[in-house]
Amino acid sequence: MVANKLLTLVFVRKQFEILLGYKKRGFGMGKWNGFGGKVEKGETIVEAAVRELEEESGLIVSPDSLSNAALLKFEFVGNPQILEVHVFTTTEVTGEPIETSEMRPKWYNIDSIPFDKMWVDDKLWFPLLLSDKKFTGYFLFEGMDTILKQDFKEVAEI
Ligand code: 6U4
Ligand code: NA
Ligand code: NA
Repeated sequence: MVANKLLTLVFVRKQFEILLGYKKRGFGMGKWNGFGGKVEKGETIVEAAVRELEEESGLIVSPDSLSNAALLKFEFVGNPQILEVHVFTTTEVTGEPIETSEMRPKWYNIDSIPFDKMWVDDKLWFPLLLSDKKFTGYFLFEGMDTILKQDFKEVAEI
């Protein structure tokens, strides 16, 4: 048994825009995504989400202002460890996004999201995210760009 690897992912919303960051290094380098990272020992998932958002975008969010949006599980062929990504949305942040060593932030209109430069699963579930639906999902990847199996659905509660 290998424990799941816990990760966070935060999307900051305005009415017609969403904040994405261009990942400059590490896992998912070269893709646009929300802000997030690994949950560290001794912190809760929400604490990690708050910390990673600030580290990567400079934005401050109160834990109470994060809404549970999704729980996504990613498996990679040849790797027994499942990535468990806890996805949050928020509309209430303090500050303005700044470029950091990990991410270059940019507001996108919700009608012009750069899906061809994002993780391939994102275009599948973004419609749910953008309409404030909650959902769970499982994706089996082969390499970084191919989904072999997928299963996701709207749920009442995460
Ligand atoms: P370090 O090693 O500390 O610089 P850290 O920021 O802790 O990294 P990182 O950047 O490796 O963690 O976290 C990966 C990020 O990518 C998390 O926010 C989750 C997200 N992610 C991983 N797979 C994804 C996928 N298939 N679709 C997606 N986001 C994914 O939209
Ligand atoms: Na990260
Ligand atoms: Na980290």
